[in-house]
Amino acid sequence: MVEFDEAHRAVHYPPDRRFRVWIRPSILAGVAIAIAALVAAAWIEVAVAGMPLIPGVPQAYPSGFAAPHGFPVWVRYCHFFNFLFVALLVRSGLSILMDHPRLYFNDGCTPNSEWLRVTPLKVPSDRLWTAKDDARYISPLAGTPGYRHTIGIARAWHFINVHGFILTGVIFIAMLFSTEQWRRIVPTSPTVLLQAWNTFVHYATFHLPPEPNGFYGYNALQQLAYFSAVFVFGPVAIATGISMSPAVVNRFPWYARIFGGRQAARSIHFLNMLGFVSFLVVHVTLVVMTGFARNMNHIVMGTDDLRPAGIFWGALGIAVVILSWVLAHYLSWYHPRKVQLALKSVTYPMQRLTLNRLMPRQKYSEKDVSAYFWPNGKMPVRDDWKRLAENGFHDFRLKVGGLVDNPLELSLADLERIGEVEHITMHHCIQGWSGIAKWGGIPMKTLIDMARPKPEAKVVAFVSFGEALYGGDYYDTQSLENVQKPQSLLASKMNGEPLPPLYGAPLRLRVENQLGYKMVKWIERIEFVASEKSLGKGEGGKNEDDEYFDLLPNI
Ligand SMILES: Nc1nc2c(c(=O)[nH]1)N[C@H]1C(S)=C(S)[C@@H](COP(=O)(O)O)O[C@H]1N2
Ligand SMILES: [Mo]
Repeated sequence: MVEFDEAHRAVHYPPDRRFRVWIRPSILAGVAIAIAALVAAAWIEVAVAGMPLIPGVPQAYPSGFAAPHGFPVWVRYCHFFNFLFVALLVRSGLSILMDHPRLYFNDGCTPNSEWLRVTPLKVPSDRLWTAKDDARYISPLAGTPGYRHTIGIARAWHFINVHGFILTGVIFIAMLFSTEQWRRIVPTSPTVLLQAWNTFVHYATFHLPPEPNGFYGYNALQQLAYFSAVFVFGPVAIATGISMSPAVVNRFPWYARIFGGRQAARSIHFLNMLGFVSFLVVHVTLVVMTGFARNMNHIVMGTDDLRPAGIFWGALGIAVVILSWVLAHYLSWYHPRKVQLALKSVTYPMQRLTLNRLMPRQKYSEKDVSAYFWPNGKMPVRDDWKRLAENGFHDFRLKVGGLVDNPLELSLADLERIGEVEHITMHHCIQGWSGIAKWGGIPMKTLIDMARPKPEAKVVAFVSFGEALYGGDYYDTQSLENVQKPQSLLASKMNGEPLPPLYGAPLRLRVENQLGYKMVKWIERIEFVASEKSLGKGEGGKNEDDEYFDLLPNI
């Protein structure tokens, strides 16, 4: 159970729980004008040319009602499971969003350049403001698990459910095309667009178009909407979701550029969700307005009649979905470790097979370097670190020990002599922000070769001078295999300068195929161990121990 002691309360349930949404006025105005223009065009058309005619048999189907009809059992089950998984994806997604409640179209996430803010606060410029400070509270009625800074568990729900969501989608699309059912939702003639416009003109001028019986066919606008739900919203969510993976984007930087950059992809991921939820609202409204009992029998029972069974079993289905939210809430707060381990059992083997094999290969140029780089973590307060900082870390000695044949003690000058390299890379924080910087230091592979790990050493632990969120030394681990991948650095320079205190002086880790919390700042010592189980609470790092983050965050 998450203990709600004072420290947790301060993080999860802060006094400032205001919910505010701010949208860049130019964007708001643009969207409002676009919608108003469409509606105005509809009214003008009706005034000038009269209401467009829509025949009783849907024009969307060239062969009329002879096309495939009805709702086979797989359609009905996929419809239910899709609802179940998407609802949990949206709810956990909202909790994830609130951990960095700003959306941008630039990869540096420059404060005040966001187009959407779900926080009343602007980034203060007169004091240190970390990304953790910036996280916002969301009611558990809306988010899973809700409250503030619960992103570890929120991600567990997001990624557990995404497996179900994708599986449902694959089964649905496979069945769609192995039967004739695809003809119901895939437009096959460009005239569908014109017909959809005619239908829109009806709605926009507050008329209900003649309603075909959905058991046999949809009107053209409905066909386009269902087509989008399956073939646009789903794939866009998956494609933009993948573009937020550090393992993918740092191996294939072009992939994020397809969407206009990593933050644009994050924005599109959110807008796509909004689009889907808007569809859902209209969909449900029309299902209720155009013959509720009959429509419910279609999708729940697979029959075309007016009996109450569809409404009854449909309500039960909705109750099951709401129950899943209650259950997710309960598990999140009473058994968070189990939720974390459930995700790990699904994703750890999966990522080892896929994302974790990608080798970072980024080539950003100096002009890509972000003007601003969000800081995170608590600055060290220890006296030994402060004394070292006072004279520029001249007296600092990095201790490399544990299961090695050649323990090391190295000063910053020693490290520089070993030979430094530089990379310009993109940092991905679990919270959602990113930033591009040039990092200089020695490759971890070089250091490891020098230390000569014993055969039983499998894991490298990095211990910080700094405290973790809930107290205790911050530490994190890397598998010996991963930390030797290309572009992994023990960094002592940032953007050509000695590492500034805020960004991790004297040394910090860079492992480019993972999320930011794996990159320990203010490193005091490095220890080789047989397993992460022997350290802390055994989950592989302070965030993994206390915040239920993943051991292997390739996404
Ligand atoms: N010692 C220590 N290292 C840390 C953290 C921390 O809290 N303490 N935060 C991590 C997280 S969550 C991120 S995103 C990066 C942030 O690095 P930056 O401050 O250079 O942006 O540092 C990581 N390293
Ligand atoms: Mo982070």
